[in-house]
Amino acid sequence: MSSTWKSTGSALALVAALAAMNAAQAQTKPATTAAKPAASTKQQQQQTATPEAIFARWDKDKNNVLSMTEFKAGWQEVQANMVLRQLHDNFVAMDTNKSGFIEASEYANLELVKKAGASAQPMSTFDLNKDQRLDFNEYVAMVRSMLKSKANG
Ligand SMILES: [Ca+2]
Ligand SMILES: [Ca+2]
Repeated sequence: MSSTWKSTGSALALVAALAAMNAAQAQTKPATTAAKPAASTKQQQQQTATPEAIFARWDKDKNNVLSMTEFKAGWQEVQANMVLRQLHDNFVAMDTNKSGFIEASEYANLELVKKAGASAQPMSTFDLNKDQRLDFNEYVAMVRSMLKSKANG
């Protein structure tokens, strides 16, 4: 019988039929995953960034309308993700010994540090857990801090 229900429309019909049959247990939503397999997990939703999935994610109050506030928040999220990805690419590129951390020698090679020259803050400023190296989170905080001080100066 499953081969009969290939198209989304038919699947929805099946869902409706099942829902009617299982009306008593309807609150368990037995057919939600059958109707939209791509939306079965949040991870999949992020991988398959369909317009529908993105809209649904941005539409926080689920009224099927994207308000300016929701759009801005979603857009900022996208930009923040892009920046993070870029930072991560840089982090991996600067981690020349592939240790997963930026050590002091690698820190000295960072573009931001080179540009700041003598006014660059020592790595220890950003080494929050004091393990003599920067993990990605510490690196991100460092870049943010340096860009901020550059903008102010
Ligand atoms: Ca390293
Ligand atoms: Ca550290």
